[in-house]
Amino acid sequence: MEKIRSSEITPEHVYLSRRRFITGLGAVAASFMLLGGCGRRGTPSDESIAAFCASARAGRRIDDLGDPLTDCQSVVSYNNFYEFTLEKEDVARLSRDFRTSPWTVQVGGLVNRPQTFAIEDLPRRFPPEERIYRLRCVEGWSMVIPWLGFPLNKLLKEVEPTSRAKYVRFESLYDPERMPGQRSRVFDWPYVEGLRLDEAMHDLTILASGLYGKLLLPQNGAPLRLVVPWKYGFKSIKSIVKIDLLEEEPVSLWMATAPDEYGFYANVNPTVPHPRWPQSSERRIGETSRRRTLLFNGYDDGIASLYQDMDLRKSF
Ligand SMILES: Nc1nc2c(c(=O)[nH]1)N[C@H]1C(S)=C(S)[C@@H](COP(=O)(O)O)O[C@H]1N2
Ligand SMILES: [Mo]
Repeated sequence: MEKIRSSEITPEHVYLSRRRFITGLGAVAASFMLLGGCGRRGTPSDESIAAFCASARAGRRIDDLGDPLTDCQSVVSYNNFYEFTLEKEDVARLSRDFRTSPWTVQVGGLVNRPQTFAIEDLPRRFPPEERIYRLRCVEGWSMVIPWLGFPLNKLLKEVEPTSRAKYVRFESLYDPERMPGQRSRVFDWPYVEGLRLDEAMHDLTILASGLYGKLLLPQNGAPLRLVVPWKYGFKSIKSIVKIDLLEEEPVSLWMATAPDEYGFYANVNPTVPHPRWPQSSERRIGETSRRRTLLFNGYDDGIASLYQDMDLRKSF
């Protein structure tokens, strides 16, 4: 496996939050940081990862632009999942025993038919298909991942949004017992994200339950996570328990944490720098030289028309 050194990665969006994370710590959280931050850094591979990647498979080896898939080891051992830790290379270990069953996803708000879905019923009702997508993290790195998932619009049609529904709000699990990072009060848990209804209904927007032909491991957002490939990775919220249709734009965890840095839209856009670093290029994990970042992460399919009447510099 290619070793990814943190020094190769542009200082992350965690910088500010990491400082807050550390300065605002209580004793419990401090010991968690010591355990989580110092143990076995850089050697995330364990049996579950080895077993997972040994049987990894994908229908194609390249994405729609002809670029190769990111190797399985990197996809399952280099993760952002702050509910566990801010250390990407420790997420896999700290989430290894995370229980994802029983699990339900409650869908409600401005809908005619609110429903609570048991996770085991989803594959039958919404058969997963493979989608090979680029994932571009706002921090400046990217991967190409073969997801298994289904279009979110299929699930939304089942619950029948009312005419007042304009936005979708997603919520991750809140359970500090099982997610040690949530014992820090730096972030206003749970992790929340949102989409405009037309973005949510777009066929590229999926709910993923697997990758590389297998069920998701906890570090990638098991048992169900969102994937919106034309937006920065933080929009692709993991371990979803609740989906609500709303009239007003929801406030995401990142908007609440740093509103000047993370807007609601978060469309990948090389011409709009993050306040603390440029977004014109990225490091594809597994490659040495940087690549140019593409508008909407290289996705067309009518994505631009979603934002026809908007100034993407103001609505970032
Ligand atoms: N609940 C939750 N979802 C999350 C995050 C998180 O910390 N918590 N991190 C986001 C970020 S910043 C990225 S880049 C992607 C990473 O997904 P991956 O680890 O599966 O590659 O998950 C996103 N979804
Ligand atoms: Mo990210």
